[in-house]
Order: sequence, then structure tokens, then C-alpha cells
Amino acid sequence: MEIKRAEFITSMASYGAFPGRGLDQIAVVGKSNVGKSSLINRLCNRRGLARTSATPGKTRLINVFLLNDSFHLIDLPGYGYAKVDKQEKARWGGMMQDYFQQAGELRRVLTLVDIRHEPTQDDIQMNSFLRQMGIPFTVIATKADKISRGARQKQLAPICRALLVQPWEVICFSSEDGTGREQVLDTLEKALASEPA
Ligand SMILES: Nc1nc2c(ncn2[C@@H]2O[C@H](COP(=O)(O)OP(=O)(O)OP(=O)(O)O)[C@@H](O)[C@H]2O)c(=O)[nH]1
Ligand SMILES: [Mg+2]
Repeated sequence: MEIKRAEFITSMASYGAFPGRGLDQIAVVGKSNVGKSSLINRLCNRRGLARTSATPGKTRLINVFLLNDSFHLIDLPGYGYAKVDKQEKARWGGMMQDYFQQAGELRRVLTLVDIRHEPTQDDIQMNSFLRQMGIPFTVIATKADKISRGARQKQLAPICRALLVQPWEVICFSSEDGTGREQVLDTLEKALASEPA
């Protein structure tokens, strides 16, 4: 699949009022700062489409993008951002729960983890939540450009152990140099065609 058109549709604090129901959706989740918005920009080859930031906690709302006039890509707010208070955490939890319960059009979730770090409890919880809900997901190991090619497979071992996935199911990705872009696009294409990845 190639992304020919990409546009920002809306930001919302809750999913309930989203008027764009009906089109298939792919959602992106992961820890704050892991590279969700950067991945969206790289997939679309549009630098400023999703706002990115070196400061964690940039994306606080559910951001919706329309790709190829045919499906929605959803940038979900990151978790595990240390500076948010209890109230903000509760708001985040409610927003995510609402989203996953209501998004009947959700075809697959891309769950992002930093290739350099072991998954956190939040990552583990998110993946087991998706598994329990029966929502298909693909683990993406981001920032692959930060380590050498040879070191990547080794780095995947603890990630796979923690998230209960096989190394060949994980996509190594870099929004800096485009590593893994084609693989992610293939995954999206299959998900939208409802084929197993
Ligand atoms: N080297 C490198 N840096 C990356 C990569 N992806 C993201 N970054 C950097 O990591 C920082 C966070 O990226 P974002 O895309 O804003 O992260 P996010 O997951 O959307 O963060 P929140 O919106 O806070 O949840 C930015 O400084 C990016 O430039 C990558 O593949 N390689
Ligand atoms: Mg973001």
C-alpha cells in the first residue's frame, strides 16, 4: 500500500461524539515519547502532519487522520508520562476505555515500544488488555536507528518475552531513516483487508 493522501481530521477529548464513524480504523498506542506521532508522519511522508515533541506528553487528545480517503489512522495519547497527576491519569484511562469499547471499526492496533528499553508495566498491561479484548495488534520497536543493525535482534528478546510475541512478529521501525515503513504499510493493508498479518 502507498499513502497517496493524508489529512488531519480532528482532535477530540472523547470518542463518543466522533462523527466519522463507519470507516475502518488503525490506532497507534504506546508510552509517551515512544514515537507514535513520528511514525504517523513517516508513514504519510509528511513532516508536520501529527505534532511531535521532544517533551513527553505532547499528544493529550485522540487525533484522527484520514488516509487515502479510505481509512482513519488514530493517534492515541501516550501513557506512562511521569509528570501527570492522578486526575489526568484517570482522564486518560477513561478516554482509552471509551475508545476501545466504542471503536467497532478498529481493525488493528500498532503498539509501540522503544527498541532500546524493556517494556514497562504499562506496556505489558496495554498489550494484555488488547489481547483480552480480542483486538489484533502488531508490536513495533521504534527508534531502530539508535542502535546498530546487528544489535536489533538481541534487543527484541526481552521485548518479546514481556509482550508474549515472537521476534518475527515485531517490526523494527525508524521514523528517522524509514526502516520498517514498508512492513508497517503491508500490515495496514492486510488489516484493512481483514487478512491475518
Ligand atoms: N532517532 C529517532 N528519534 C525518534 C524516532 N521517533 C521519534 N523520535 C523522537 O522522539 C521524540 C518523541 O516523538 P513523538 O513522535 O512526538 O512521540 P509520541 O509517542 O507521539 O509522544 P506523545 O505524543 O508525548 O505521546 C521526538 O523528539 C522525536 O523526534 C525515531 O525513529 N528515531
Ligand atoms: Mg504524539
